Amino acid sequence: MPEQITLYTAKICPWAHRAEITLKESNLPYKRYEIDLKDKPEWYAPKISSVGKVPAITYGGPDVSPEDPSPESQKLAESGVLIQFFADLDQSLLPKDPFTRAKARFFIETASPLISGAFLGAVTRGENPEGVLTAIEAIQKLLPEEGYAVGEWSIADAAVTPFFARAEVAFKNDLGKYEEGKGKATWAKLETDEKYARFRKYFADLKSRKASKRHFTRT
Ligand SMILES: N[C@@H](CCC(=O)N[C@@H](CS)C(=O)NCC(=O)O)C(=O)O
Repeated sequence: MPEQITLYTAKICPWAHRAEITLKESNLPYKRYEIDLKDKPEWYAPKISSVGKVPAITYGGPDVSPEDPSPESQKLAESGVLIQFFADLDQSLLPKDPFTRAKARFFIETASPLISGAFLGAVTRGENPEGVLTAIEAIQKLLPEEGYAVGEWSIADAAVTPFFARAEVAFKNDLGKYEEGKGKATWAKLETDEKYARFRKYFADLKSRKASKRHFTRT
């Protein structure tokens, strides 16, 4: 019987989305608990995550209500740490070959800050959305000719999917602090320019995963 996992998450959060995608792709049973980031429960920081952020998990201990976490369970936070931990628990989330596993970790370390920085920079700080195109050009160079980040789907893909998915929704609707019109123009370039053909295929592959679909269609 595997240890219980309770994921504390928030639908709006791209970091939490990394953990959710990974768990949905896994064979690990888990409970999901939505944290309202605008009105966090008082027990959340003292009992689950001292910094008060999502995602976080409880692992092991008795099967209790997520609102009444047991002192006997272990507590863990940080999306990058969590997805690696899930991959340690469920070997299907990373390739078996040690070098390919290292490449997946390399992809997480290098591609994630590129896309998260460019996307969040545009939406929250008003930087030029074209920064996302620059990030995508660099990420394309890390991708194999076909398939996912290291061929088969892995946690490397879970690490970046939330940012691409949010960039699409935000830019197509011109949402964010950047100059009006620039989001739509950037996404149009991404959808049409031959330069981004490899990314378009990669993004279509990511979106075809059941785990990505379920997140965006659930109410
Ligand atoms: N480095 C963290 C970032 C997590 C994070 O920033 N989460 C935000 C939501 S997207 C949060 O919980 N913020 C606390 C708050 O809004 O009160 C990770 O990768 O897990």
